[in-house]
Amino acid sequence: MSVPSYSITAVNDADHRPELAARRQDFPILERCVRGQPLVYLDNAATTQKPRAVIEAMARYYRECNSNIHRGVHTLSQEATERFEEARVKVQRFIHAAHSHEIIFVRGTTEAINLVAQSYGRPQLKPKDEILITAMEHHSNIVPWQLLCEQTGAVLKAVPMNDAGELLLDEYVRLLGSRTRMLALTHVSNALGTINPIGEMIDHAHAHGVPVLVDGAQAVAHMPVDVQALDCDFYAFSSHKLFGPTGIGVLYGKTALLEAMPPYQGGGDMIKSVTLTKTQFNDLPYKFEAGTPHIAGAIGLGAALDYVQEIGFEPIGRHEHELLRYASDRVASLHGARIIGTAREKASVLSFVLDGIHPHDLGTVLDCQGIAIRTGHHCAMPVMERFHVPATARASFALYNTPGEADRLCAALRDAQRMLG
Ligand code: C6P
Repeated sequence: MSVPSYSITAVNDADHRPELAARRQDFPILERCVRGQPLVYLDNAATTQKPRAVIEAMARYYRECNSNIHRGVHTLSQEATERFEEARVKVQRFIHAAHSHEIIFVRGTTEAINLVAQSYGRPQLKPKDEILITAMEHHSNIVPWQLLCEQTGAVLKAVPMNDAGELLLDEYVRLLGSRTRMLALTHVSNALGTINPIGEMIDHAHAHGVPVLVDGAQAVAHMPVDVQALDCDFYAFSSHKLFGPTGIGVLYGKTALLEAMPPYQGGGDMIKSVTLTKTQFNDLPYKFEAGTPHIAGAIGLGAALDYVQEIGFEPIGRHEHELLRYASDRVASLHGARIIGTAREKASVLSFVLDGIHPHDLGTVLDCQGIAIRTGHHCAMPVMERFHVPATARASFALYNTPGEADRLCAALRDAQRMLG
């Protein structure tokens, strides 16, 4: 059995960080019951809950200045445009981008990666060129590259990992060769929790002239990100995993790369002028934002960033780390438990299997007790294959979770073992 080498620490809800304990009340949904029990929400890697500040910021936009942006000379349109563009600047500061025009609003991580594959990759790649990903990618960072390979004749390669779910860096160095045209890798694995050493990997790729896209979907809610310090070429994330709304996300790209890329989609707002024979495209970032965007979504994302920054990543990181350690120890002590993903550097994802019980059955038993976890392949089927499991149960923690909730998870898992084991 592969378990992390953590020692059980005495933690209970009274020890729950005071700066975070009060924060729980900011999330109205956490007051509800599910199946007669207080909700225990442990599916944060799928999507996080939304604080009042986010819900209110979006409602305020609809109440006070709902209108289309970048188009009208009227007051409502100007106010909406101001709030939308303010959100862009908040994102810029949040990830420490050099310019706000390097922040492209998209629907989410998936769209951001598809944009880069099609707009950056497709015009450049030739048959036998190589794209390097890793064996722990979400399908969103596999399938767009496979499509690109089909379109261009390029070849997709993947850096393998060890039994703990850590990338084999020697293999990475070996695989990144003279034909590699792009490295696309996740900052944090959604199925394993592994935090990858992306700084080091980016430096190595750049030493070989290879640009790097980082999938930051599972990182941005848990740790500070500085795209200039990392020197990544592209960084993608979704708002909804960061306490913001669904349907909005961000692609960061370095100016020079974005300038050289053709638009991803054509339509309104991404043009300077159009005749029936020719179109002149708009400047960055609008060149990549065809059509009416999710205005309320961007404003909600801005509010989510304010919310997280007000708390700070130091207490968030410390709390989540302790909670992960506590819950991992408790789950590992269950009979027949196997934790999938035991990397030394982990974010708050606890994936596991229990002998003789399908994760979907576990999920159903837990739901009967008001506990929400995710079960399945987590859109990372190659990870399941690597660890020889069809699926895992996954508890993922956020700043508002408590050790008491981890206790309820473990008690419910023991009940499931009695019922189904
Ligand atoms: N992972 C999970 O439960 P979108 O759907 O575009 O917002 O995010 C896609 C995505 C990309 N990369 C990583 C590492 C992710 O974890 C996800 C979304 C969710 O793990 C839903 S499958």
